[in-house]
Order: sequence, then C-alpha cells, then structure tokens
Amino acid sequence: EQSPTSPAGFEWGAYLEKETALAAAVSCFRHAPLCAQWDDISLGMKVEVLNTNAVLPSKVYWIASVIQIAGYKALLRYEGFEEDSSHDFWCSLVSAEMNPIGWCAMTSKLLVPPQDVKQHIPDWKEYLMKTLVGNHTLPVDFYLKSMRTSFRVGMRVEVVDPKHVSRTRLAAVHSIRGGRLRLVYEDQSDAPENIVDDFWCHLASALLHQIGWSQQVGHNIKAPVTTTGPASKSFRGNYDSSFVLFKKPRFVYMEGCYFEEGMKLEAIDPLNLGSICVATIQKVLLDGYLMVGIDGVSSNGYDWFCYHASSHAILPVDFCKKNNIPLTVPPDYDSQIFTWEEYLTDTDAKSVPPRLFNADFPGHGFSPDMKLEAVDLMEPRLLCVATVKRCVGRLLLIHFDGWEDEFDQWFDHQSPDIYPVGWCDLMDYPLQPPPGLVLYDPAAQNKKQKGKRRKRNG
Ligand code: MLZ
Repeated sequence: EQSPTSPAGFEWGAYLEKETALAAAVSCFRHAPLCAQWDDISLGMKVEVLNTNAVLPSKVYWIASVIQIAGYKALLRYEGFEEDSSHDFWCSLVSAEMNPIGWCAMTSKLLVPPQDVKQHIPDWKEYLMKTLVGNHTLPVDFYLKSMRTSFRVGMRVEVVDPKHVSRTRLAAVHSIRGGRLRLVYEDQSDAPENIVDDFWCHLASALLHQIGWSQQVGHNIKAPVTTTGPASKSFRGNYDSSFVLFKKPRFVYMEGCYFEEGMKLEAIDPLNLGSICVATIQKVLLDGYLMVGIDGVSSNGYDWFCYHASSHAILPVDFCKKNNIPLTVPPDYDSQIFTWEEYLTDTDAKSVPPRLFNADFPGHGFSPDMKLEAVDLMEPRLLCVATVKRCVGRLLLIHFDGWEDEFDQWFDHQSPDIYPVGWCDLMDYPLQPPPGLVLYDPAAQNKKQKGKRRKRNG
C-alpha cells in the first residue's frame, strides 16, 4: 500500500505511562508548529475543556489543570479531583477542545462540575476562584495557524533517487501534509506493477531541490524517459519549482583550503543511517555540494551520496573515537585495530582538514530516553514511535521502539524529520506504533507483528 495507514489503538499517554518515559518538548523542534510559542505552556496551567464526566444531554465544559506535558499532549485533571488521579485524561494542547479560561463565558457555554468528584464542595464558585488565582492559561490565539507553504500539488522538483542514491530524479508534488510532501516520480517505467514509485520528505529536506539544480551544481540526474509507464500510475507535474522555496544550505567558501577529491573523512552512511563510516570525498560539485563515498562499499559510484559541505552528516576523522562511537571500517579492516594514521598511509590519502566541517552547535533540549516521532528515513513514508538513545554534540541516535538496534538512525537535532509526540495526531498523519506492542484495542491485538531485522538497502 502506498499511502500511509495507521494501525489503530496506539495512545501516547498510556504508552508513556507504561514505559515511564518523558517526551522531548515541542520547543526542541525548531520546525515544529508552535515551537516558538511553547514557552507559554507550563505545568499547572488551567484550561477549559469538555466535561466527559457528566450525564447531561448537551455538551458541558469544566476547568482542568495541566499536570503533565508530553510533546503536544497534556495530561489533564478536572478541578475538584485534587489528589485523585482516577479521572485524569490525555488531550492535545492544540485542539479545538482545549480553551483558555474565560472561553465558556465568552461563548455562552455551560461550566458544570464532574459528577464523580468525591470531595464535598459547597461553593464551586469560591473554590474555582481560589484555584484560578495566580495561574496561567492558554494564550488566546493558541491554535495551529494555517500551515501556509508555497509548495503546491503539481509542482515539479528534483529529488534523490532512492534506488540509485548518487543521482536525482524528476518528481512532482502529489500531496502535502503537515509540511511533508509525497513526491511521485515522473518516470514510473521501472516500478513494479501496482506500485507507484514515490518518495516522502519534509519541504525543508536537504534531499529536495528545484528543477535545474542537478545541472547547476553538477550532480547526476536520471535522464527523462519518453515512456512513463502505465497510464494508471501517471501523475505529471504541471509547473517547475523555483529555487526561492527551498531551504538554502549555509554559504561555504570554496576558495583556498577546501575539500578535495580523495580526502578522507567519517560520514553517516546514507544507506545505513545508524552507522558512521570511513569515507572519501569522491567529487567536489558546485555551490558547496560534495559527493561522498563509503570506503569499501562499491566502486561503481552508484552509492556515492551528495552531502553539502555544511552538513552535519560529514565528520572529521577520529570523530567516532573521540565520542566513543563504533566506526564502521572498510570490509578488509578490523575495527578493533583500525587507526586513521595507518589507514591514511595505506591509502596514500589526506584527511579533510577539521576546520572545513560545520562545527555550529547552539545546544539543544534533547536527552537520552526522551520519546518522539521520527521518520524511518529508509522508508520515509513511515513516521514511527521512537526514543533518543544517545546525544553526541548535535547528533541524536534515534531508536525505533520495538525494532532491533540495526534500525537505529543518526539525525541532526534540527532535522525536519523528527517531531514532537502528538505531531501525527495533530496533522492527521498515520503514526507507526512499536510492532508487537500489546495494544489497548483488543481487535488490534490479533494482528501483532514482530520486528524483523532488515538488511542494508532492504
Ligand atoms: N519493510 C520493513 C519495514 C521496516 C520499518 C521499520 N521502521 C522502524 C521491514 O519489515 O523490514
């Protein structure tokens, strides 16, 4: 199936409680909606929400306190329950059901206390006055502003060819959800029957470029074909993207001391994103782009990968050693005894001067064990329940819950492919729960699946 579908039944709140885990805060994700406003959200904040603990024919509301925050979600407790947690419930902080104090009065909605409050409260008005004094509430304009983007369905782009990562391929924007694009390749001639060749990425992805980019920087592009495959799959773009829409990498000076063909470095393996490998600059393109090859993988150049000189996926030699990360060495070397010094002599090569790497690091709010939603970049349609496993400078090692460590992937902390807990819900994008998780929906339990090992490229 090409379009994402979500196995029903996964609830972040219950899962976090079961795992006794915390979620990374929305403010950690710069590209996430409402990131900048998240400072206004705090524990103890009071809101007006639907009262589900009432038996009345019409909708009534009540005041609740935020007692825990996890990404976009909050654990709420209705006023009056005090220490009694039995009626606590999770709710998205960004939803039409979540309102600031005063909203009911302004919109003539009824505030009715929950029926199961054990406490005897003779005067609710006085009680509320006391609890409300000195507390914050939601900002009035706290909702998802329309996610305006200049990307449009039908716009043609150049994007990496996952089957042949050293080249790009023409594609058109088929749909947009929460800033994520589904791109359908123009050439469907190699796609298996009943499969539409497509790719998913965020509009700020480094893999996405305007029409003409490949030619401009000297990158390979799959030649356009005249036959585009079965008409049933055809989806043609109708206008070319312009460069103004795309995230520009930072400017790099290419004069003087610069990356040179043959120089060695460490790089995240584009086809196995959990591994940092011994690599070589294979080609220097224009505008700061580089073709990087993983040493010992193949010599045909098909899996060279384009990284910008400012990318955080390329790293100076000994980065892994300094940070206690296992370095993946070429097949004919032993990682136990590998040293860069010896390898550079063996290969008669120079290493990339360390000052050429982008060392910017403003800091971030992630720490190990925090939960989040992350794209499986090997199958970028899938947004999965995930955990920060390690933080090394600006890099995060992300583990996909329920999957073996072989699936782990390194992400930059500013990657547009990691999202706060609750993002999928907010965007109505399907979230992949951990496989084999005992779900709360009994019907879904029969469909339990086991996490499988996946081979490189698989
Ligand atoms: N087809 C793949 C899906 C892997 C998705 C993992 N996401 C973390 C497999 O089963 O190997």
